[in-house]
Amino acid sequence: MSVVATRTVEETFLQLKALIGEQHSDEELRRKAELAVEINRLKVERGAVILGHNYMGPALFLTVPDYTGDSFALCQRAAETDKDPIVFCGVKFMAETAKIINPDRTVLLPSLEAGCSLAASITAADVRELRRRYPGVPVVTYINTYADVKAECDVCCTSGNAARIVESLEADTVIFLPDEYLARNVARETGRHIIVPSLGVPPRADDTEIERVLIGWTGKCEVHEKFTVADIESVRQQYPDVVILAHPECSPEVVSASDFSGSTKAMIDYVRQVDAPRYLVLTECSMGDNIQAQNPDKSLLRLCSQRCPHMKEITLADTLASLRENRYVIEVPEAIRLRARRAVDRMLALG
Ligand code: CIZ
Ligand code: SF4
Repeated sequence: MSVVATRTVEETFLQLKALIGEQHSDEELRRKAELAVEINRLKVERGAVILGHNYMGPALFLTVPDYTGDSFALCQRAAETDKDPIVFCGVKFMAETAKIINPDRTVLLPSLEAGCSLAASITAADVRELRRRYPGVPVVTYINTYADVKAECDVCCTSGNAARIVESLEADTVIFLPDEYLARNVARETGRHIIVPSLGVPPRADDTEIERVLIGWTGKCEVHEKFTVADIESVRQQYPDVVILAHPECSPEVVSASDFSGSTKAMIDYVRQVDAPRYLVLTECSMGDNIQAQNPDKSLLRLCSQRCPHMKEITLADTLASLRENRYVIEVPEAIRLRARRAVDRMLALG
């Protein structure tokens, strides 16, 4: 049994007070500690594993997950254990990916409201239409898509391996879905020309004649698209020694104006490994709180106010209800799961 799972309410309260006490009242932290202790008790009783995405609020992130990380690393961690059910504290496409990889186990998502603007930006029919338009062109999908979309694609990628996966296909033209900004950032990193077609408008005849093209889509992360170069300039004016880290779901202009760009894992590792007077992470703002709690000797600027409305749906109270009532069970039809699995497995083989 893990140390975390055996903590009392008082111990959990004191842990939270020490790590995030400045932002929360004692009363609130005590209530959260009570929920966390009950979740950990029930988790052990049910033989469950809890996965906590890097974007979870700090009170949940610091107390109940057996594993924390990005969506794909969490799915792999779940596959390494025989725990059942798998409770995914993240959003729906992540829980679906866990189900794709762990078909024989129950995967629970604490709230069905936990969607994602990127996953909602594209349908399986859209991918089929793109394939008709660009026959023979390989299709890469970012992991932030639903299973039926993954099933129509050749290979998956994460923000950590996107450029590598695109290049490993050794194709002149590659379709990259659905995040336009990630596609633009990958195109720049791999020296490709970018086209973002509009399905209502016929393609230009020379689209696929240009050498080394990435064909994107218009999806955006509703959190990362809000960061601007003006935000960065104003922070640098106030704190000239700040190191700014931006997720590649931010616009290429924001990424260029930053000092480092990488996946959630890459940003967490950067803060841990590189000494700087202070850092600002341009991503879902809970992650800044989580990094600060785990690196008390580092100084993170708390200027971020962009919380993902979908991630915010996953609360300690919902996680407890999820374990108590076995909800919400995530299912993926087998025919779709098998095809989506192929895209995930291909990522592993190429990555
Ligand atoms: O795959 C993930 O967890 C997401 C969406 C972001 C990241 O960079 O880790
Ligand atoms: Fe989707 Fe953006 Fe929320 Fe991540 S932060 S779940 S990409 S909307």
